Amino acid sequence: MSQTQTQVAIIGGGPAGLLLSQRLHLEGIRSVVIERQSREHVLERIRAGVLEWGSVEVLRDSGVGQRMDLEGHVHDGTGIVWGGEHRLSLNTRAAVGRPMMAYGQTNITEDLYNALDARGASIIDSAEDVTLHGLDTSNPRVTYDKNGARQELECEFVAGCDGFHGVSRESIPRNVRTEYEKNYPFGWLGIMSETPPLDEIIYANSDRGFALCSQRNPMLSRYYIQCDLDANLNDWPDERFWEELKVRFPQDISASIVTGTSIEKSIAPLRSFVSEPMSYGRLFLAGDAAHIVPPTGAKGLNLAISDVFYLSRALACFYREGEERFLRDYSETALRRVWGAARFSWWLTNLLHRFPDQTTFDLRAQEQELGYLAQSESYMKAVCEQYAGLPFED
Ligand code: RFL
Ligand code: PHB
Repeated sequence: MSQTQTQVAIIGGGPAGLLLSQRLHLEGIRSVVIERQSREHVLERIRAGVLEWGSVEVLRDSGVGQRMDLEGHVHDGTGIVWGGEHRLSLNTRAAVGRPMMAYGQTNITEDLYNALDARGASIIDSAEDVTLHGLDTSNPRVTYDKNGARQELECEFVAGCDGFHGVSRESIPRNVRTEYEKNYPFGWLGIMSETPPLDEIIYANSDRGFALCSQRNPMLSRYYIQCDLDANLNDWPDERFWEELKVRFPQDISASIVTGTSIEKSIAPLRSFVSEPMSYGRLFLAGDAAHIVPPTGAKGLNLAISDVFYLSRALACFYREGEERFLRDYSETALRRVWGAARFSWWLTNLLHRFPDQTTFDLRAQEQELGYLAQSESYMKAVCEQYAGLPFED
């Protein structure tokens, strides 16, 4: 078995793992990223698109904001339409002084890989059978197979950034973890098309279910519709998708949607999940490894970024000053923001979707709440404060 040594072993080369490696490097802390998939696979995954301003600032501060500032679309907030005619705007700039940024997760991941490559960072991809050892000791180890040979990485800390299906969370003994979970009885069918998007990101609550018009750049649009959990992509040729998307929006908005051939189409189930605590011994979880939110509200990637902000600060204080307080408090601090976003995403999902068991009472309550949000300045401010993202704690 071949052996290497580092300070922080980072499991997972998605946005959380790559950003952590970048921030640790800026603090003079060595790390190795171990990723299960090939780099091509990681870069092909199409996911998030909307950044909170706090995330924009963390990315800038991490030295990976240049392309985002050139190509990202800064906007004032998001529209919501319902009942085929009513509309409101979650104008976060007006309500809480913070705009939003449309910039794809694919681009962020690419920017991070470029930054890591430029400094010759250690990233091991296509690693198989990744296993964590000695997490409750001060010298944990990670073993994995690479090109058929067993490898061992000795380290001082392990950062579990390996997403919902990773090994890190499962390496915390079952009796130490508490899991909170909610599954929703529908999914999102999403497409990407090389067509100009609408000016605004707009969510729709319609009789036929939720729909969303989003964007990546001036010639790249992202659209979603609520679908059944057992929906099959083969049943959704582009024509059917566009037709269904358009009937869920008021006529004037549908008329502005430019359709075209899709370049990607996928279905994602919706789930809320939080695992507590987010640390165990020398293992610290960040991002989807510890929590999942439904995409309504666009919080998942933003939470991965705030976890990494807290974790990189905690490790920097430990290595710089021998101060363990932030590491000790990491789980509690991160979880306060996680639960804020988990609650908000759950609330917005309930407000905007059609559920199979909804009664006429439930539908009138949804309508009432949207109407109230449209006319109450104080309610609007509270919602915008959460949509724009709660501030990071000192
Ligand atoms: P990721 O991106 O899943 O990366 C984890 C990485 O770990 C690797 N891995 C392993 N590596 C080594 N050993 C193992 N045993 C491993 N197991 C897994 C994986 O291959 C992968 O590369 O998690 P991370 O870094 O925490 O990032 C989280 C975000 O990807 C996620 O929260 C967002 O994409 C969620 N999300 C959105 N978030 C937003 O903030 N704004 C949005 O607009 C938004 N839209 C979305 C979304 C997620 C969606 N889907 C598909 C669920 C829209 C959709 C449709
Ligand atoms: C996206 O652009 O992919 C997106 C936008 C808003 C959401 C979720 C996803 O709430």
